[in-house]
Amino acid sequence: MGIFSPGFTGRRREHVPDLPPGQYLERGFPVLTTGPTPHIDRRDWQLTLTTETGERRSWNWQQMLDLGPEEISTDIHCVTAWSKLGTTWRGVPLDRFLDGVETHAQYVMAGCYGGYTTNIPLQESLGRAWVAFEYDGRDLEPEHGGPARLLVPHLYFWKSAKWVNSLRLMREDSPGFWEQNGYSMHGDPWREERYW
Ligand SMILES: Nc1nc2c(c(=O)[nH]1)N[C@H]1C(S)=C(S)[C@@H](COP(=O)(O)O)O[C@H]1N2
Ligand SMILES: [Mo]
Repeated sequence: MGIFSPGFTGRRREHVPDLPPGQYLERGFPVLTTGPTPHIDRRDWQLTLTTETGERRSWNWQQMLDLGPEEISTDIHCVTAWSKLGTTWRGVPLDRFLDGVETHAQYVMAGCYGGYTTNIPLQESLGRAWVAFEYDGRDLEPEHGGPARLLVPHLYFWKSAKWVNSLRLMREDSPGFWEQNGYSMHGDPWREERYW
C-alpha cells in the first residue's frame, strides 16, 4: 500500500483505472503495420466469407452497408503496451455477415489485402467484433486499415485486421501471421495473453 502525504507535490502518474495489466495510456493513435499500406478504393472493395464446407458469400461496399452499421465506443489495447480509451467507430457487427450461414466453426481466419492474417475465436467474438469503416466520425484512413478493418477490441489489437477482405470459418484453430511468430492464439489483454 502506498502512503501519500498531503504536502506531496511531485509529479504523479495520471490515475488510469481501466487499463489491462502492463499497459500504458496512449493519447495519439500509433500506426503498426508490417509492410506497405494497401490503397483500396471503396468501389473495388470486397469481403468474402467462406464456411468450413466451402460455401462462399461476398459483399461489396454497398451490400456491406446494407447489413446495418452501428456506432461503437470502446477501448483498444496493443500488445506493444499502449492502450487507447474511449475510441469511437462505425462498423457492421460480425454477426450480420453470419446471418443464415450454416456453420459449426469455432474460429475465423481473417485475411487482408496485402496478405496479413489473424485467427479469432468465433463464439466469444459474436457481439464483440465489427467490420469498421469510420473512426472518430471520419472515413477510416488507409494507414489505420481503411476502407475497412476488423475491430475486435476485447482482444489485443493485432487481431483487428486492417484492410480485411476475407473471413474463413474454421472448425479447428490455426495460427495467423503474428500467431505463427510467437503471439498468443487467443490474445486476451486482461489475462496478458501476449506470447506463447
Ligand atoms: N493487415 C494488417 N492488419 C493489421 C496489422 C498489419 O500489419 N496488417 N497490424 C496489426 C497490429 S500488430 C496492430 S497493433 C494493429 C494496429 O492498428 P493501427 O495501425 O490502426 O494502430 O493492427 C493490426 N492489424
Ligand atoms: Mo500490434
